[in-house]
Amino acid sequence: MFNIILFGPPGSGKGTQSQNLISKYGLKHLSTGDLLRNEISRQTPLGLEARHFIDIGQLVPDEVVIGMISSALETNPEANGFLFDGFPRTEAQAEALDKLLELKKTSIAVMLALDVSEEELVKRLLHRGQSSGRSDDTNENIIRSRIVEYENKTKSVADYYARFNKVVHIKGEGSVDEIFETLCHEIDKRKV
Ligand code: B4P
Repeated sequence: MFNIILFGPPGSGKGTQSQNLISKYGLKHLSTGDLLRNEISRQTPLGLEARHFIDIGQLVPDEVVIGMISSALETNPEANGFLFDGFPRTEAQAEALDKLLELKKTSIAVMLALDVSEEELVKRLLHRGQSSGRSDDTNENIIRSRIVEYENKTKSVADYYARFNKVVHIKGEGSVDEIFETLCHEIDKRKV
């Protein structure tokens, strides 16, 4: 099993690159953002709770997202590996993920961290907000709050994996194809 974390601030290209990576490597895509939006659109109790946090640019509580990932891992026993997109976003989530993977006798092979400047992030997200219908992409103040959440709670998750020598930083500015090529190069170096 080969498991990857695609990491980076909101708007860094995680969702965009995930689509290309899962088709090339046959991995199961687990995006907590997509899972939460699915709960919101079905108006489940979990979705109603998550919506409140997403709409103000805050992270959803750890126990909610850890529970979602745990059941997603259980419902995909046949997967060759997972691509985690937007998860883990806190150290508590990272520790929980390690434990869940250990139960499956596997672990994270690499964290690929996309580096993008704040001004570029805001520009991309406002642009996506014109067509995505995502309420968290339309207001610049909310976008900036998401970036502050990232700086305060998420950025240090890379230090957690750096302790195990598993982090690779990648320039997330440039064309989608160029960035994809760099990501593949790093994966291929590690994949047997
Ligand atoms: P996510 O769905 O993960 O959303 P995101 O980080 O904003 O987007 P992503 O990074 O995937 O977007 P992409 O760059 O691909 O999270 C949404 C919310 O859910 C969070 O704010 C939080 O509240 C909650 N949440 C999710 N996971 C959670 C967790 N684990 N714990 C707690 N809360 C959680 O795309 C952005 C735009 O850039 C697109 O328009 C794209 O076309 C464009 N783009 C991409 N690459 C580009 C490039 N190279 N050049 C130019 N534009 C590019």
